[in-house]
Amino acid sequence: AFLENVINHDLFKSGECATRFIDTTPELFQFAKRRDRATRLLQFIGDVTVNGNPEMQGRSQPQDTLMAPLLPRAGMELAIQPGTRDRLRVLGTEKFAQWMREEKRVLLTDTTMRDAHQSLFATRMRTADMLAIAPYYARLLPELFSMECWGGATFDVAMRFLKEDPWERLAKLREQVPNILFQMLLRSSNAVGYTNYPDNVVRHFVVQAAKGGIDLFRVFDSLNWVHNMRVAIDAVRETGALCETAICYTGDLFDAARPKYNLRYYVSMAKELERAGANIIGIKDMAGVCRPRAVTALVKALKEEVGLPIHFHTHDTSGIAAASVLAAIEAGCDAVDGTMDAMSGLTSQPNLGSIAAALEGTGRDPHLDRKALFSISQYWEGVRRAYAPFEADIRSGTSDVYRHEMPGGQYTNLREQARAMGLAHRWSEVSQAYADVNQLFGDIVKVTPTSKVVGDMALFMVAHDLSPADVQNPEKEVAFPESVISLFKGELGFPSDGFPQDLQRKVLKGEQPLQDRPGASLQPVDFAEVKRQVEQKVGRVIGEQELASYLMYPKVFIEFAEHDSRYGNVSVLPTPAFFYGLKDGQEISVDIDQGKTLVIRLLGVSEAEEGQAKIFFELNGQPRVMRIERAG
Ligand code: 3PY
Ligand code: ZN
Repeated sequence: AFLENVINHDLFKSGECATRFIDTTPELFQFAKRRDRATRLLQFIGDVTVNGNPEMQGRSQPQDTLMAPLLPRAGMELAIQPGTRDRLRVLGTEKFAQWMREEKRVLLTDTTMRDAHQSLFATRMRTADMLAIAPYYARLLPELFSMECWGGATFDVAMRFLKEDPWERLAKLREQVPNILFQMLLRSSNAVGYTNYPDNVVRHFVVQAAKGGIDLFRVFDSLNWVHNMRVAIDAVRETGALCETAICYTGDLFDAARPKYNLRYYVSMAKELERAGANIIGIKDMAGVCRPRAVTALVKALKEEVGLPIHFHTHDTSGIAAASVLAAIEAGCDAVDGTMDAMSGLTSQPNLGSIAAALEGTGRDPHLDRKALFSISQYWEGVRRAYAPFEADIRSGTSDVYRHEMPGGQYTNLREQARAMGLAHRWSEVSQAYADVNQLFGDIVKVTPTSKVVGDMALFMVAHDLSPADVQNPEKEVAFPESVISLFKGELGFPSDGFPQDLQRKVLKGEQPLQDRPGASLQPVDFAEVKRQVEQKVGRVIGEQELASYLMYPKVFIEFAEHDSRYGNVSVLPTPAFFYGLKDGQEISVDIDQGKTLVIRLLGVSEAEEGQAKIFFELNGQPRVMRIERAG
């Protein structure tokens, strides 16, 4: 191949070949690099085919051969029309927010690429599945308000389980969708992690995300503590991106027995957020407990008392969340979240296509092309099949959500955690314990990461047969989980009325809680020094985005970097090949770069000596044999 490259090179053919020709013509060596990438991918496919993807442990593979998801038949021939992103560029954030308020149509956000799969199949959706449909969004749905496609749990799951770079996902999506706002979920000082980070780390992350293509940051705090949101809000404002600050909705506005979360509570929080610099106020109903009557009152009050557009987000765990969405719209809500038909319902968002249909011909008609919505949804239906092993075994909405108040994004995860601990048959006890823990902790907002702490404690109580009275009893020794100790220390901040003091004393065993927000006492990170250390660990230069990944998740990033150097970029593989490997005779084509496609066929696997398997591939028509170590 090398000689072929030399002979065919224009310079060589032109007769100007000097002795330094090889040194000065590095592209001659590109075949080696290409082969190397192909070999590494074959190695990965071989490992998964022989040993299984570690991610599939304890899960069963879909029985049927998975067909490639069906892309819309029309759309790519269309020119890309200007959308909300172009409008933001022209208007700037303040005028854009004003435009939102003046707009008659309701504005719709599609959460398919973030919250929907986070809530339905443990955030496992891969970049390849998003990228294939992205150009259709740009062409068929330029009227969408935004695409929520990044942040929340997608960041760490991408690296940890999917072995993908979340920044590359963002960049590639951005290339395909230049016209619609990209929205991310940011957990304030917890950024996209589960713990408070130093202020300069939060700022650095926000700058990278804005540079990477995020136009709208939905910022929330897991205890609704505005004081702990300011660093993130200021950072977002400085980038020129839209800052949507969310109030997390919990409890029931009309429950006289829980007066803490009443209209006054939310309105005063929204006013504080407005003063803090928000462009949009989000109502983040992460569990899906905001009933139609409550959202009507809330939206009306917020519209009257706050001069910002309102954006409503909910989950369909109850099975009737669309009623709340329609009530919110009726009450004058400016924007709402939904997700494509095939990704809607259950713990995910309500159905965007059906919401659009319900509003057709009304004054708030979102004017989305319903045929386009349907053709995109059909694609997602095909995509979803490949992730069946990650779905929870729930078939209907459940009114039980009003009792336990678990966020949609946590419900399936906690069930999975319970299963892993051998508590699957005690799920109803776990969900009751979850509600009990909430009361023990002082009726707090439960959303990442506080929801995880409540979940940890609920599992702990069920596993150890502890009652709420046991937990409170000062005479009874309880070895509280680390996350609970951290919560009571104030390492995630504090609820507006503090934690119950008796329990706090018991949990902290004499240790003093923090006096201010955690970021106030966390030392700033020396970026240059950390960068140097990471580069030493991974043996190459890293960029600012990779530094941000490391700062969020040091161990996960290093493991991901190791995986990447061993196997190359596995995000380009089709999803069934990634999770399930290949079957004998199966052929896939993989675009490793623009215009560079590998056609890979598995011919068969045979036993080899010393715990190895021999695997026979055809790569672009050429036979390739590899040896794969058998695991365990
Ligand atoms: C997240 O923080 O990931 C959430 O989805 C919270 O609702
Ligand atoms: Zn959500």
